[in-house]
Amino acid sequence: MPRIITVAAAQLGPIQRAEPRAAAVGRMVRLMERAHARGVQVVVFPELALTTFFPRHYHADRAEADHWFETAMPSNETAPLFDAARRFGIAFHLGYAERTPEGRHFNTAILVSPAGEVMLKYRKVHLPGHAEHDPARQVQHLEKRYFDVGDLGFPVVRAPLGGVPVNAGLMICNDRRWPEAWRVLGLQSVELVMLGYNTPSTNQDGQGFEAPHLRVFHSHLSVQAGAYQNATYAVATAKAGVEDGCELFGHSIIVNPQGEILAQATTWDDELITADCDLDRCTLGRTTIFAFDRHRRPEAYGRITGQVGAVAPPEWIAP
Ligand code: CDV
Repeated sequence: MPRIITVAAAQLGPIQRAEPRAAAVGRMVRLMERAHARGVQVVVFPELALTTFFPRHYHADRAEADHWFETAMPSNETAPLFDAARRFGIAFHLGYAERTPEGRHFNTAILVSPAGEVMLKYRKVHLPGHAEHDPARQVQHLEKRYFDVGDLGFPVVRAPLGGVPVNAGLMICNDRRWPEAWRVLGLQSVELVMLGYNTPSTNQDGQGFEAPHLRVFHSHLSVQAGAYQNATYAVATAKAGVEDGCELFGHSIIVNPQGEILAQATTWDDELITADCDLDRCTLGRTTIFAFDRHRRPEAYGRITGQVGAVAPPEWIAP
């Protein structure tokens, strides 16, 4: 039986600091309605989809940031999303800030079934930015201040999506730039990677020039390479537009296992892009050029898990 599902990236335009969760959820429900009209079975929303990208705002007292976090999922404010999933028979991916009962804080994503069950949860591993206020930056990026490093690895689950079993995996934003994250998912036979992102159009570090078009290029390059090298579909969904005065570049994409872009967002607004994914198209790559069981050489990869920073190579000395 063919395994073909229709997936959507539900890009969100900006969510300003004062915008309540209920308004963001209302926008997401409207995207779900549009997804239903287009026969979509899985909708992927962005990273931290319920609020503005709050790590750009500094709170001297970390506890003051707690109001950005969810302590229950669903909550009163997010319940309409779960209701819409039930009503339309659509699974969805949601990124949000999670505060656990023990008081830990994570940048989290979940995959929710049409019945409202959480089928898969991931907590962001690669946290970019810094932990202290940086006066040299115009815009802060305080993920290292507000979030703990994810403790769930890079998980994959075989779950029914659109009535067929699919090996689904999750990562979040900056993870897409790390081949290690993709490969850990690939080693679990992932067929559909879902990820959300909030990426500014300019590099705020100010340590050299990275043209805005290269920011989009690097994002697409990472997702396309990750999908190709691990023979998987990927849905990468952005928050886009000018949020709290900071421009996010959008350009959400859906990519096939050949690394080709099947659909791409063209606005900085709430926008739904869709693609049909024949999951059996993952087989070619994983049985030929990326047949991991035949071609991988882990004995040569020790440095990947054995060290963090790069070391200097030995110097060549003329004989
Ligand atoms: N939210 C993110 O993880 N953003 C990073 C930015 C800071 C570069 C990203 O990799 O897109």
